[in-house]
Amino acid sequence: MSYTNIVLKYLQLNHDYISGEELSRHLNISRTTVWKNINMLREWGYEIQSVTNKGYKLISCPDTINPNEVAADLGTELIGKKIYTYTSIDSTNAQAKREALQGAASGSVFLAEEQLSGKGRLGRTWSSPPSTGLWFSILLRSSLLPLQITNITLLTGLAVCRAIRSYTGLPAFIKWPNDIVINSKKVCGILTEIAAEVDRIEYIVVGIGINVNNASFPQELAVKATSLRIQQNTPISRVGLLQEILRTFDKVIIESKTNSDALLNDYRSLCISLNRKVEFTRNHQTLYGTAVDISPLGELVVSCEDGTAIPINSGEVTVQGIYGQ
Ligand code: BT5
Repeated sequence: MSYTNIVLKYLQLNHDYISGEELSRHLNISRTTVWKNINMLREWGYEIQSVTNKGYKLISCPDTINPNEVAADLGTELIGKKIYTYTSIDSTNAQAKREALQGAASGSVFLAEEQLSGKGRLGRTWSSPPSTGLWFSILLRSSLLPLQITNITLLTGLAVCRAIRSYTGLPAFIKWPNDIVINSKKVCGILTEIAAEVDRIEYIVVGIGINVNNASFPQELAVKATSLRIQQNTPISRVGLLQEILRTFDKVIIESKTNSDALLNDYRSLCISLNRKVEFTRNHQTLYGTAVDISPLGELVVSCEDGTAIPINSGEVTVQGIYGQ
């Protein structure tokens, strides 16, 4: 990570003013280097207040994401070699699929400041107002078998959860299979789409929506949605967080080829659905039980009231105690 990003991260973790001297001591760099990097951040569009005898405070982050800033010192192997950005688009998943048909490379990232028809699962909509969140999709071309598609969603959830935790320090958890929640409210949703032939995956598009700097939500979402800014009480750099996610996702994808057991164990430890009462439907019947495990195939294993253990691989599961349910 460059000094500029290190200074930025430190400013974000501090809700109050921090002196140049403290920054220099803590980051082990000279006062001049601190000052130069604060100026660099200002050039990039970060508003940083400086008050005599108090120090620096991050006031706001830039309104637009600069793809060159994202690509700078990214250091990934598979993800983010090409970053496409759009001011406004229907859906980044739809755009990734269009570009996939035109031959876009595996690992390409499609990011929009605003989505006009952001998609959730099962035809639902995803609210994506301008310049507040990270609304992006990653294209993966792969020889994975269709069975492993659930695992891609799980791996993405794990990567995003880890990245939010390391970048902001917030207690993010995964609600199986694809939501990231903080203090029981949804901060991120993931939509995985796949184009496959009978025996071969053509490509996978992983769509990630994260509420980053939203100050508030429309009334219908306010009970269940939250943003990192609301939780952290300070603006968060979307570029910095995006880089952290791309790096973590890159590592997780590589690790999944050799060490999937360790990743599954980490997923279990971050999965807030486990050991909770859940409700789900099967064959048009509502069933109740306790979520007890995540199987190696990525299924949620539910121990039902009659003692049977049922693996669930898709569909709707209501978890008690999350989103006020
Ligand atoms: C999801 O669906 O959570 C998947 C969302 C994926 C969005 C990304 S953004 C980039 C890419 N391009 C797209 O077009 N989509 C992907 P689901 O589990 O079905 O949740 C949808 C439900 O979450 C909605 O019915 C609302 O109740 C709620 N919701 C909508 N917008 C939200 C937001 N910004 N924050 C929190 N909850 C929201």
